Amino acid sequence: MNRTADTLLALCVAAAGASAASAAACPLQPGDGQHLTGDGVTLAWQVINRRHVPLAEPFALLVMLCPTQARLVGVDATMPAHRHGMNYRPSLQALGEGRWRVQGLLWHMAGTWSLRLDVALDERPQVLRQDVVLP
Ligand SMILES: [Cu+2]
Repeated sequence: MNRTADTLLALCVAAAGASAASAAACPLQPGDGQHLTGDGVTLAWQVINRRHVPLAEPFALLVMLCPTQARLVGVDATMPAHRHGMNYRPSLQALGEGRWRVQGLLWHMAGTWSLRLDVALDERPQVLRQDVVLP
């Protein structure tokens, strides 16, 4: 699934089986973007202080998780067609209430990036991915 950077703002990756109860406790709003099905966790992310992921400049993400006890344990990005990743390792900061700040991302070339978000719910790990086209 490819998306243009124009749709980056508040794209969501969602997981299946999210109960009505966990949805009610979720900080995500309908306007946060598209939700996909997964496995009990809903995730939305957006670029902080920018409308899009920039080319060859550092950027940060705000990640929102539902249910809020889910943890963000890793973020990475690769260009599968080129068989390389980023030259930087981002850092994660818990902001509370299911919100996380991810700093130190840098996508150094245009093309399709695969954003990988590693999440744990009740110590059960899962991987959510979002393809993003950087024009
Ligand atoms: Cu590349």
